[in-house]
Order: sequence, then C-alpha cells, then structure tokens
Amino acid sequence: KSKTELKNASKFLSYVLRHCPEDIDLQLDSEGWASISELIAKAQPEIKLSESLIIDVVLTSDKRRFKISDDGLKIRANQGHSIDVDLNLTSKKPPSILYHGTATRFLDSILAQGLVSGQRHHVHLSTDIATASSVGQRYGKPIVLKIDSASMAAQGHTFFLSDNSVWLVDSVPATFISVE
Ligand code: HQG
Repeated sequence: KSKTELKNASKFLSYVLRHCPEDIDLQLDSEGWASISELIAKAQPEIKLSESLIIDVVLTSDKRRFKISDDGLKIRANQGHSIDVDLNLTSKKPPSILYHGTATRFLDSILAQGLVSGQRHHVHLSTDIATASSVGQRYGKPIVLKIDSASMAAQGHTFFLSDNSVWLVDSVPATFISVE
C-alpha cells in the first residue's frame, strides 16, 4: 500500500473514531469501539477500506493512534477524542517533567489562562521535547513548554497515560508552565 493510501485512511479513521462517527452513521460503543466490518461497509463510497488496509494503518501509525480489540473485530482510537467516550484510563504518577508543544501565537493566552483542553478531553503532554515540538508545529512556529508535573501531581492533579504513551491531564494552571 502506498504512503498516501495509508495516510488518507489514517486521517479518515481519526475523524470518524475521534470526532464524527455520525457522519457515516457509525455506532461507537461507550468505550469508543467500532465494529471493523461495519466501519468498512459504512466508509464506502467515501473511502475504500479493507481489513488489511486498516491493520496496516494500525501497525504503521507513527503515534500508535488506534487499537484493534483482542478478538480482532473492533477498532478504537487510543486518545484525542472530542466525543464522549470512556477509555477506562487509570491514573498514573507522571514523570517529574513533561512537555507540551504549541505555537508561539498561543503563548500569551496560555501563560495567562494555563493550558486548557479545548475540543478534546484532555491536555496532551509528551515525555520528550522532540515530540512536543512536532505537535506544536501543526499550528505554526513551534514552542515547547515545560510542565512541572511533579508539583502538579503533588497538588492533586490527576494524570493518565494513554495506550499510545501520551500523558493526559484535565488542565495545566499557568503556575506550572515555563518556556523550555
Ligand atoms: C492550545 C495530535 C490558547 C494548545 C498531537 C494546542 C497530540 C491554548 C491547541 C494531539 C490554550 C489545541 C493533541 C490557551 C491550550 N490559549 N491556546 N489557554 N490552551 N491551547 O490539537 O496538544 O496526530 O486539541 O497548545 O500529536 O496540539 O491527532 O491539542 O496548540 O498528541 O494523533 O490549543 O493531537 O495527535 O490543539 O494535540 P489540539 P494538541 P494526532
């Protein structure tokens, strides 16, 4: 399969599994799972998916965005949803420092209000600067913020680790943020 084919399928899966399943009349269960056969049927004629294409997208995804259920029948996104799904995330003690990549144009607002989750369920944080920088690049000139996650955890903020190793938290007050 070509890179373009994989990328288009990945973008389509992100869209329907994280944000708008109703656009193709797809049912997700309360934990965000969709039946793979139903997904393939309902994706047509918008995009031609097959089981092997979906498996290739899951296996080649740089960020491991999706997961196939143990029985092989269902798929869901590991994080990044704007729709209400319960991923059954368990809270976990974070590393003492985490990073958030954003665009320079958001900096003033972030330093005034802290990081907020916006459309998504959580603020997304990374363990490394390079990942954070590439996340920030999506919105403009990237800037990496350093988050004092140890102090946040000590003060009662709950952190979660997604299946694809993204750290998630409800919000980050400005006092815990510095420019890396
Ligand atoms: C910014 C991608 C102004 C925030 C990535 C970000 C990630 C504020 C944007 C995942 C703000 C939200 C999530 C405030 C936050 N004022 N701007 N107070 N608080 N922001 O896309 O973290 O490729 O919802 O800095 O890799 O960029 O889709 O979040 O710039 O893991 O799999 O508001 O999405 O993964 O943007 O990205 P997003 P994000 P995928």
